[in-house]
Amino acid sequence: MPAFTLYGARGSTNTDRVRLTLAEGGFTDYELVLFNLYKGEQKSEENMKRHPWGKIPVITFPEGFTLYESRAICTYLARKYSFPLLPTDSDIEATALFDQAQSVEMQYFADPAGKIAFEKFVKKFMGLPPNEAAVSDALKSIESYFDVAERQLQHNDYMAGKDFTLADIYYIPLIQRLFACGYGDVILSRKAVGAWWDRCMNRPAIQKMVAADKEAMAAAMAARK
Ligand SMILES: N[C@@H](CCC(=O)N[C@@H](CS)C(=O)NCC(=O)O)C(=O)O
Repeated sequence: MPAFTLYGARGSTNTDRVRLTLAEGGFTDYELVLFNLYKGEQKSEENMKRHPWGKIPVITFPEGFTLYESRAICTYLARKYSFPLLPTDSDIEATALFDQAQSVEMQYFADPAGKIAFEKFVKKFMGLPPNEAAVSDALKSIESYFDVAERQLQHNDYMAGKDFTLADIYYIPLIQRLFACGYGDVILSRKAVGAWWDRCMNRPAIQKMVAADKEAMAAAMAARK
C-alpha cells in the first residue's frame, strides 16, 4: 500500500507544487488520484469531507491524517520525509528567512500570477474571454515584484538565501503558466531572475518531471483528436 494518496488534477499549479516537492525529495511511494476539475469532481461528497472548500490538492494517509493547502502539504512532506528543502530547525535565522521568502511569494507573487493564469489559461478552457484590464493590473504587480526580486537575487542564489528550498519550488508552477501565457519575458528580461530560473529548471528532478508532463500532455492531446 502506498504511504499516502495525493488528490490533484492535471495542469493544476497547486498540485504541481506538491508533485515538484515529491520529485525533488525523490519520493515515489504515493498514489496520485486525478480529478477532472471541469466536471466538478473536486466537489464530490467524498472530496468535500477531505477539503472543506472542495478543492485540490489534498493528501490523505491510510491512518486518516488529511491535509490541504499546497504549501502546508509541501512543508509537512519535507519535514516528514526529511527532504533537504528546508533550513534545519536549529538554524533559526535561516528558518526566519525561509518564512519571509514564503510570505513574500504568497503576498506579492502568487495572487497576481494566479489572476493571469486564471484569465489567460483557465478561461480559455472554459470558453470565456479574458478580462484584459485584470490581466494588465496583475502584470503591473508582477513586474514590480520582479524588480524587487532582481535586486535580491543579485546577492542570493535562491529566494530564501544561498540554498534551493521549498520557497523556490513554490514559484515554479505559476511561472511555467506565465511562460505558457506568453509572459516569459517578465523572467527572462531580468538578468538575476533569469539566472535563478535557469538554476531551478536545470535541476535534474525538475527537468525529469517537466519532460514527463510534456509527454503526458502530448499524449492526452493526441487521444482527443
Ligand atoms: N490555496 C490553495 C488553492 C487550492 C486551489 O485553488 N486549487 C484549485 C486547483 S489549482 C481548485 O481546486 N480549483 C477548483 C475549485 O475551486 O473548485 C492551495 O494552495 O492548495
